[in-house]
Amino acid sequence: MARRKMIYEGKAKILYEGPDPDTIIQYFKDDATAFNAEKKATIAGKGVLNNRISSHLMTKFESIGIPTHFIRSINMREQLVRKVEIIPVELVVRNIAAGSLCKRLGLKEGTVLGRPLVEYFYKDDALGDPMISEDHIVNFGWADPYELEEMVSMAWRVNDYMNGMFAGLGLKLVDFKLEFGRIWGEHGELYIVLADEFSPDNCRLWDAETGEKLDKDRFRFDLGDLVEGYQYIAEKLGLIPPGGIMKGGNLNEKLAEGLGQIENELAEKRRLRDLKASKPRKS
Ligand code: ADP
Ligand code: AIR
Ligand code: ASP
Repeated sequence: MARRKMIYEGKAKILYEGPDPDTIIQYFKDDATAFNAEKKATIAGKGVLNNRISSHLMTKFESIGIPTHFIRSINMREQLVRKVEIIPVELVVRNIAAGSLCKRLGLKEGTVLGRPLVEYFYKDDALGDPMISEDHIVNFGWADPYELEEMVSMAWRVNDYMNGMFAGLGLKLVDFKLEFGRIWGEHGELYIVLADEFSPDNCRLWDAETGEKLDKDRFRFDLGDLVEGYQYIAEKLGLIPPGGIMKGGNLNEKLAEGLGQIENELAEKRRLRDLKASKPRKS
């Protein structure tokens, strides 16, 4: 472990080389940033919770046939994923108006949208992730129309599934951001998979009854303890024991250590593990 090579350090995660060239290890940091890293903090427990939530949700997506980069959980802060070529487009799906949509169009926060809204942002920190259109994406070659169609249809499926799942847990899925990547199979065939993470760092979740915000907006707008919100979500998902994994502001390491095992058992059975060995589809 000590000799492994770091590939990239981002705002919330570090990427290390994986055990083989097609894989990387995602290490979830406790660092939180907002407003293009203008606001920063380190919040004990955040990395563990996001790693746990994201590996669980990625496994769920796989189970309904949405291909993801996730292979397996390694430990409380790390997961093994397929190395992908990231498509530099952040796809946001919104069910309820909040955040930058309200700012941009003067909408009242909480307005339920007539239908889910898909927006695109160019993934470039130096430019502040500007909003773009499908035409920009195709014109500048960030993704071709077929890739774009696949990304959007996966995003709709994720939204349908997650909306239902969270509604059943008494939570409203307000919006979320997805990133996608390319993988090539052994015959040169291209697969688009869901990459990065799905966690309260990149979605908005409100308590259905009280309206309490449980996601990263707690940090962005000083609405309350961030880890408390993330733990509430993880508890609802059945991922951590009641009472949580913190002890007096610190992580209860012993409790947190054993959290990832169930996901691994599910991942073992996954179709995508054999993606590279799969035969080309007959038409
Ligand atoms: P940022 O780069 O915005 O600061 P993070 O700290 O979350 O964000 O860093 C993780 C980086 O890893 C992101 O840039 C993301 O696009 C990239 N990434 C996510 N999944 C994969 C993957 N499977 N293969 C390669 N890169 C990935
Ligand atoms: N998001 C976008 N860029 C980074 C992140 N994390 C996520 C937000 C929110 C959704 O995308 O966390 O869930 C829409 O963000 P905004 O700021 O455009 O309203
Ligand atoms: N993570 C991004 C940042 O650091 C955007 C956000 O979540 O607000 O600014």
